[in-house]
Amino acid sequence: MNTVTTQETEARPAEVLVEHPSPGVVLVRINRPEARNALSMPLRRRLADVFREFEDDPSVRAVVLTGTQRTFAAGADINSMIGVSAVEMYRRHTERLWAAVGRFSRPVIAAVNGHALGGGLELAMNADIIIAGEGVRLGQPEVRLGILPGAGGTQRLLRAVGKFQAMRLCLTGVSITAHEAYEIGLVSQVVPDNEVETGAVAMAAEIAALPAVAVEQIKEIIQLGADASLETALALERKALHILFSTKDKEEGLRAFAEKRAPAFIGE
Ligand code: CO8
Repeated sequence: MNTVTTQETEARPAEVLVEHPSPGVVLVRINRPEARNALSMPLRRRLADVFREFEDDPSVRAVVLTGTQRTFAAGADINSMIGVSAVEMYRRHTERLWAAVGRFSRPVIAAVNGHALGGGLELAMNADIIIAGEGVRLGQPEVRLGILPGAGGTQRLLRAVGKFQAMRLCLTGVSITAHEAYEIGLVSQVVPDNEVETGAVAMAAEIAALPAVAVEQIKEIIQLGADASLETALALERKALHILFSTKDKEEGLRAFAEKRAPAFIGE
């Protein structure tokens, strides 16, 4: 039985804000600054619902996932795990909530300020691109609480930065700077703190204007290919390329280049 109290079952709407900063781009803001954007169960459910709604809306071409100025997210809500049994944790099925973000079909850019710790870093790693402010601290401190990065952290870190950095971060719980994270391949870009959000929106807008089917296919094959053999992944890549040869945007893109004019993509 799920033991989440009635009070905890619904996130206040203001804890997950949706903004529309540019055509085709939605910005999702985690807004629980008083708890450093700790990811309570209601907040995570709301976040998953928002992404599921976007999945049904073709006008959403790219998503920026961000927090507040001081924090992206300080992890799972520690209070929601105190006194909780293994069966209760199992029955929360939080993997379904993360999947709504991780398997979203269009690009997700995490715009990270302040802290991305524990479940906060795990959430950021569900994005496709991570833009971090210079002052950011990232880490998997769960071991210091007697638990472990159980929302994908051990495995996503391993795949992102390799065994030896993943082991160091998970086994010591140390948090690292944005520049260190960049050096080990954990973030895509480091920018001044006050340019994180604008930079992420600009990149999302750029992607949103590109041929939609090509963008989705690229995301899908990079995601699937990471866990497939090279031969299988290369075959997937070829199949995806062949699919693009039936799109109008492919013809437009190639012809526009040949005719030395700007392409007018229609997303088909
Ligand atoms: N959960 C609950 N409350 C939190 C959390 C959190 N993760 N982080 C901060 N808060 C609360 C504090 O308790 C405090 O509340 P109050 O004002 O009522 O005392 C408030 O937020 C402000 O916190 P601080 O005073 O500590 O703020 P600072 O700016 O000084 O420090 C830090 C910010 C560095 C982010 C600090 O708050 C911190 O270290 N937080 C905890 C980080 C952490 O350990 N994260 C890992 C959590 S466990 C986890 O993510 C498990 C994921 C895997 C399991 C998933 C299963 C689904």
